[in-house]
Amino acid sequence: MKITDARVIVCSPGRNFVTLKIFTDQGIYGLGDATLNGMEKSVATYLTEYCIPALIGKDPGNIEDIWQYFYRGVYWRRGAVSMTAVSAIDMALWDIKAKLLDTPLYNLLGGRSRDRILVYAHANGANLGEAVENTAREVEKGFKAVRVQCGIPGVGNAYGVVTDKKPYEPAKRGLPPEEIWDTSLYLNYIPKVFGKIREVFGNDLHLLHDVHHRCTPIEAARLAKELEPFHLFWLEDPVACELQESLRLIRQHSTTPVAVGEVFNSVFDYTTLITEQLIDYIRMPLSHGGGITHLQKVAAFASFYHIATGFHGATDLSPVTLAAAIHFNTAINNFGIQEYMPHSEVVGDVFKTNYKFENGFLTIDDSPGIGVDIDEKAAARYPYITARLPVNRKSDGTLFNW
Ligand code: GCO
Ligand code: MG
Repeated sequence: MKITDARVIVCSPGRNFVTLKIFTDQGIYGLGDATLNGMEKSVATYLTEYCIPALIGKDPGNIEDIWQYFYRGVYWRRGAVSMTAVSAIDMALWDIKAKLLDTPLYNLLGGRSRDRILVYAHANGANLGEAVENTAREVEKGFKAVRVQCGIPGVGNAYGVVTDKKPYEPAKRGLPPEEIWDTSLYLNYIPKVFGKIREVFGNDLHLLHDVHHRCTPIEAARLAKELEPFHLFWLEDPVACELQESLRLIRQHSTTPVAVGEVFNSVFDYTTLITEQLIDYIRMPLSHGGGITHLQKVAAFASFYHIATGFHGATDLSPVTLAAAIHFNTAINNFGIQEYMPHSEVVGDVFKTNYKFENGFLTIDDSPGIGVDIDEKAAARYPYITARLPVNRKSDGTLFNW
């Protein structure tokens, strides 16, 4: 079997997506998600100019060797752009192999370990009243786990909160908007938010919260400790953790579970975090963390340290990644939870999907491969639109983590 051609499809049904389609001499093609929010064209160019020419003629069945070719074989290893490209290639190759064998992807990853995938929804509110209302809305839809984000009095832009009543969507058209942030006001207010949410919804609803890298280690330790009575499912990205050792401080002070790594792209971002058991969930998604081939190794490594998966699943990951993640989560033993931020309806014009949400869980059907298809004619009706993630500043103007 040979790879005969490949192309990159960039489209914007409501938001930008980059999709790699790899063709073979057996008439089978595979799809991989190459979307990197706000940097879409860098990945598209890397794939088109550098990777695709080297893919043509290779046997798509040799997934491990091709993975190594684009990781080890490329002198400039790692980094978000190149690892997103490697991930897309890898996903498409697994899709091809499973289609060739006429079996759903999860069968190649070990078969079923479970029937359904626990997911968490997003609820946000400009103020506490709205956060309670919107949490109730997700609970009514059947979600058993909800991530709650809330506006903070006196803070211009709390992360994950919308003011226009539209669903929260990371990335805005044009150049990066600038947001204003104040950690001390946030730290004083957020325990009140979770106190109220617990009081209204009781103890059984799983609650999650994303700090989005905005605390220093000691601030994060205080936050994790003060949120402890509300038994969060997890506290996400409490610090920007290029410095993995910084997570030690949080562990010394709190039993609040920690989830980290949506911006990671390699196992080497995780080694201290995993071996010292400084976290509880790995967030690195299939589309940025080296695809199925690399995540299988990371998840297996994490499993020995009682760490589970909790993959990133915001709308800037395409339906191809979500479906691949459901297969992956179906197969592994140390699955924890999957983020599920449903795509807007218009995404369905371009991507034909094979998963279903029911009563708090996602399931996937048994169509061969990953099971998602792309309608290229429809994709052409939604051309790329420049959109970028915000830049964040403290209230005195200092540039800060977004
Ligand atoms: C999450 C994330 C996202 C990111 C976004 C960036 O936990 O879902 O933090 O909302 O900000 O994916 O592109
Ligand atoms: Mg996050």
